[in-house]
Amino acid sequence: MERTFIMIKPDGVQRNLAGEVIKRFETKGFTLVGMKFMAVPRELAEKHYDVHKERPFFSSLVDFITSSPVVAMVWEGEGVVSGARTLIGATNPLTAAPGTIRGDFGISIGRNLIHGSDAIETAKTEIALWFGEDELVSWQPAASSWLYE
Ligand code: DAT
Ligand code: MG
Repeated sequence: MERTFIMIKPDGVQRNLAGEVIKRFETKGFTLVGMKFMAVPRELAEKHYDVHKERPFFSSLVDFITSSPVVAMVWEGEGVVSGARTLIGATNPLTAAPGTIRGDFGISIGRNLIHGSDAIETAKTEIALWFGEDELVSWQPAASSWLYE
């Protein structure tokens, strides 16, 4: 079953939106397989955003992610990588569609509340970066047969 890495960023935690975000993933039908509340070491933030290291916003992005705790999660489900990106919305919250997490709760691109892996391969890399195998729980939700045909 497909898995993706999701992180509620410092602004989402500080604005008390963690429960709201988790609720959206739960009610969609995705399955939580790992979660931890944590301060992000600078080295981890730099590795996570390595693809953006040449961009002008890189150091402020790393400053932001390490500024206050985050909720790191792994969610599972059919098509969860792109499905999560749909729930999250466009990178710029100002233009993200209403009904998406960023569209409903944000304004500024540098305070866009949540991260979601952008592809299946990226998800594998990010999950391995943020979680040990022993921190992930494989389980069978009782509602599966009511969510999947
Ligand atoms: P996404 O988080 O939607 O995958 P991304 O991978 O292009 O977006 O960028 C990673 C994060 O970097 C993004 O969530 C917010 C920040 N960011 C992206 N573009 C930016 C910009 N032009 N100015 C400031 N921050 C930016
Ligand atoms: Mg990205």
